[in-house]
Amino acid sequence: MISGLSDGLSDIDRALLRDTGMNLLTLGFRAIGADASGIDVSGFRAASVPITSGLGIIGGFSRSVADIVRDMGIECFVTEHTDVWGFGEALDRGADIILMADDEQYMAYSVAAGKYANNSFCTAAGYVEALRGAAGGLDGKAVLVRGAGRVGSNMVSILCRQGAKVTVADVVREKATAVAAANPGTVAADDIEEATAEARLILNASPSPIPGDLIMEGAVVSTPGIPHVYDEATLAKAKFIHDPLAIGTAPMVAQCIVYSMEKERCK
Ligand code: 2YJ
Repeated sequence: MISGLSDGLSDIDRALLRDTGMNLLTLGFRAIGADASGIDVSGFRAASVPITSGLGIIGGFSRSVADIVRDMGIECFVTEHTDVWGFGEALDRGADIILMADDEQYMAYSVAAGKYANNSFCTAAGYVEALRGAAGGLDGKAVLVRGAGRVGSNMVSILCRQGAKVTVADVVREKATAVAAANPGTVAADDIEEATAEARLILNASPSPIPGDLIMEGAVVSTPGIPHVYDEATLAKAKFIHDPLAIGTAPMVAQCIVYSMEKERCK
């Protein structure tokens, strides 16, 4: 899924600029409510640590993470050692930000602040920001969130803060109802297919792709997660914003930089 990233990062920036008007650096900072333009990110150094626990190393994962960070203009190395030893190596080699993932958590750790940014929130924030860019703002606009899990529920609360009119849908309706109840003004869809067919702005946080025939002409679909393969006709009628790792990683890095700068200011 991610092995192609090493060669394609400028492609990601090109696609993001075309679809959202932002490159990865700008999108990462905007996703967390910050502005990259006044920040010199080149002074930061990051490390990507391979983690063997659980299902183990995913070939190319830590390398792809490092490529994404470099694409943002930040130096990043992959540690030679893994796990705890790798974390120590990252500190020894002067990393300000340390990225690592096991099967449950993907985080970026700010060494200066002793705080971390987590991927579930940052994936939600990144894809909402990408949708906002593509739609020219979200205030007052109807947005459908498919999936009421960790990423979907974060998307709903971020959208609510931005003034969007949110509908949330999940194959397990109780999950959608619970997320809607926690976010006043949000509606839980009765029928996920009907809600999809009526939506022009869609965030797909569910693990399954959206059936192409449900997507309306002119829709914008911002969709993290698994590779979503659509036929030519579907791709021609809607705009799809998707990449396997970068849009979720950029806000994590941006958040760590902001954490580190806040810590510096407090000294
Ligand atoms: O270092 C490695 O190569 C592996 N330990 C990477 C594991 C990557 N982990 C995942 O992809 C998990 N599904 C992350 C869950 C993040 C939740 N948003």
